[in-house]
Amino acid sequence: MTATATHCPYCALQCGMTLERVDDRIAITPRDFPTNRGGLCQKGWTSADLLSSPERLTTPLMRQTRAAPLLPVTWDEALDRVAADVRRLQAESGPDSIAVFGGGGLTNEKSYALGKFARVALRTSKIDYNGRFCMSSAAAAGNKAFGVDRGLPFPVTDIGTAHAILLVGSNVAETMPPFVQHLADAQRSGGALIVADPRRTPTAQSAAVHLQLTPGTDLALALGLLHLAMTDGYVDKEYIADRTTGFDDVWRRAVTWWPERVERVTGVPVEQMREAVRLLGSAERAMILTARGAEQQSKGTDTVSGFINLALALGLPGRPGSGYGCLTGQGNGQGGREHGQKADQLPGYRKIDDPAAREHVAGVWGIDASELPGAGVSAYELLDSLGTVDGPRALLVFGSNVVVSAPNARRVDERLAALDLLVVADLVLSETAARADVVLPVAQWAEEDGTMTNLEGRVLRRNKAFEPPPGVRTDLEVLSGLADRFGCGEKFPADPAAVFAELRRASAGGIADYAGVTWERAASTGGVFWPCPDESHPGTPRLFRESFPTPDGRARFVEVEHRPVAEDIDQDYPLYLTTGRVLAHYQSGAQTRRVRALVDASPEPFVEAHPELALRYGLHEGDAVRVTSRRGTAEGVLRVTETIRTDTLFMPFHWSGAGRANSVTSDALDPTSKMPEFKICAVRLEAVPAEAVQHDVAVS
Ligand SMILES: Nc1nc2c(c(=O)[nH]1)N[C@H]1C(S)=C(S)[C@@H](COP(=O)(O)OP(=O)(O)OC[C@H]3O[C@@H](n4cnc5c(=O)[nH]c(N)nc54)[C@H](O)[C@@H]3O)O[C@H]1N2
Ligand SMILES: Nc1nc2c(c(=O)[nH]1)N[C@H]1C(S)=C(S)[C@@H](COP(=O)(O)OP(=O)(O)OC[C@H]3O[C@@H](n4cnc5c(=O)[nH]c(N)nc54)[C@H](O)[C@@H]3O)O[C@H]1N2
Ligand code: SF4
Ligand SMILES: [Mo]
Repeated sequence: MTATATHCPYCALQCGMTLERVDDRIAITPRDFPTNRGGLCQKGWTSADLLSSPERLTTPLMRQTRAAPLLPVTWDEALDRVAADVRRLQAESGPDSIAVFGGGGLTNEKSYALGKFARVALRTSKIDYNGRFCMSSAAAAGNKAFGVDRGLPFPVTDIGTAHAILLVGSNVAETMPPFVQHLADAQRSGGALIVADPRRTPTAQSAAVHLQLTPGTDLALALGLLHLAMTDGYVDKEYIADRTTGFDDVWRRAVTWWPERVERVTGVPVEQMREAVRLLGSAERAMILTARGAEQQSKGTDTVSGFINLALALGLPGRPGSGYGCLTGQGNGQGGREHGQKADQLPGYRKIDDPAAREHVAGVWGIDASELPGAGVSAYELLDSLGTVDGPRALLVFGSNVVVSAPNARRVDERLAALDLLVVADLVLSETAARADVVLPVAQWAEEDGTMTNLEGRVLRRNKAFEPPPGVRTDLEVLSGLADRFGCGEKFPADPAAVFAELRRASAGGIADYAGVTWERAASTGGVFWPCPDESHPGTPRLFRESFPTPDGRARFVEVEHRPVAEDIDQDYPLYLTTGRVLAHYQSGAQTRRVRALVDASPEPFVEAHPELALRYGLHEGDAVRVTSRRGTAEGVLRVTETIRTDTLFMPFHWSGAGRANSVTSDALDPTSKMPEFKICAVRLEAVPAEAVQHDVAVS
């Protein structure tokens, strides 16, 4: 058998690799692709393990009542049951009684088909996806400032040419290890890295300046850095005059954020801020990049606006080797937010309440625009409303494990239990699938064709290398089979090539225009950057060179003001808890907790605390501890480390059961993006007797 060139199934870096069956195993070889240049992280190296894992689902499962066990059934039995229940619930409670939840790991073809399925086959407005938990704040801020949301408006390789880089709330050394090569390129040629993070992460350790701020104070930091940029003479007045609007209003706010005030709020010494501004302001090429640390806040949108304001004041966006960018997280986090699985969107990054957009998309879908539902509600609001008086009575989940990854997870447990019908399409029996009434086993990344759009806005080709095991169907086949039962099967082809051809037409003329992208081009050129309006168009690796896609062609400064976190510390809950990731596990862990090498590398949930804090609480490395908030508790093993602030605990969110960090996190939402405040809540810490700790290590 020949080797197949494809990409890693996990994160948005979409590292290149080849797959080949050698005897009875699958060999992975890293491939030289611009994002990874032959590198892979441990998750990428072991990503094929799950293809042949005994933990894969290979038959549909169904339960007759909530108390009954999940038992194997045929595909017809499973799909007939879903269709019959959906019809009954919609007859009783209307089209919006059915909700759909998608994921940023789905290919463009699947995201598109899922959004269309909700609106055309189910006629429901109730669809949203896990990208809401991921980069929606950066997306909202990008749209406000630039009129477009493309995570990086330049290729990742430009980062290596920058002379100064500010990374806000990103731990790429663990979340995208091969990306560090680009930072190292910049550092080798004298470029300075500045990292803002409450923890001295492996990423922060290699930085020239580490701004170890109090969680949730990034917006004050951004205002303070802008203040210093102005007073220390680094603001690019010509750029502001030629290419932007709104600076004066923004400056009126920033002028009150003098350095000592910012130090008091953020805990970052004035001298460090001044040094950061000097490095950024004096560099000919400079970049400001944000990730989840800054974005997963109840003011995440304003926080990102604060950093975009700083980038604009320094004259960075659109200049070579310079600019603002968001490091998108999931494999298809970018494409997943462009083609219609978001509550307020239609394909091509169109708005569902825009009459012209509705006309265009309805035309492609062969329906009347009046038949298209309007905007639905955001991911957490959707989960929060399940099974309530006016809420959805059924939920169909494709590509997310909300039981582990949604905030305030005990509330989500409750809402899922109140449903009449939960349907989950997954590769494995995830914690969410385990609660479903119907489980649909689907094919994996290496078993189907399609495209992904990586963190650069590069549409790349994912190639099928192997046949799925018998009994398993692709997500597109599942949607097609269900659509058949709703009498519109002809609108839902199971062939991904046909779906992509339709997606190109649906996106044509939109912001994220894929009309000129073909599978062949994407494969032979190493990916095509959108917008790409026709087949002779080269694609757009760099945005904003000449102008911004706003009505007047100028970028907009957005007036923002700092505000406290939704839940501050007090006497009862005296510590901040922040959450995030470790290298070996991916997201809810549904996949990586089933890979032996990754479980060995990172076997159990843990809580990081500073030695001074541990001393104060009489706790030691390895102790079993419990973290408690107003919403719930999570347990883990204590890791004592000087790399964290003394007022802050850190827990990864990759585990379920007693170690589920999201039992504790807050469901405070950003008012614009509806992003939950995963990064900050108030907690207390205590010891638990070691024998009482229930680890949820491998699910096997
Ligand atoms: N190994 C691994 N890699 C992944 C993933 C994974 O699950 N595992 N997931 C992928 C996905 S979907 C995503 S979204 C990305 C996420 O990639 P990152 O954003 O790099 O990951 P996180 O660990 O969530 O958060 C980054 C950092 O934010 C810091 N932080 C916490 N609170 C604050 C704060 O208030 N302000 C600031 N400035 N920083 C704060 C944390 O200490 C942490 O080091 O990773 C992708 N890559
Ligand atoms: N406390 C805390 N919580 C967080 C975060 C945090 O930093 N802190 N980060 C948030 C972020 S950024 C994200 S992106 C979310 C992610 O959280 P989730 O949405 O739960 O992400 P995954 O664990 O990747 O879940 C994907 C599920 O889909 C399955 N799957 C994979 N590929 C396919 C496919 O092609 N088709 C189908 N049908 N299923 C598939 C996998 O087996 C898995 O069960 O978590 C959020 N939750
Ligand atoms: S960095 Fe991301 S894309 Fe690359 S190998 Fe690791 S998980 Fe896969
Ligand atoms: Mo994410």
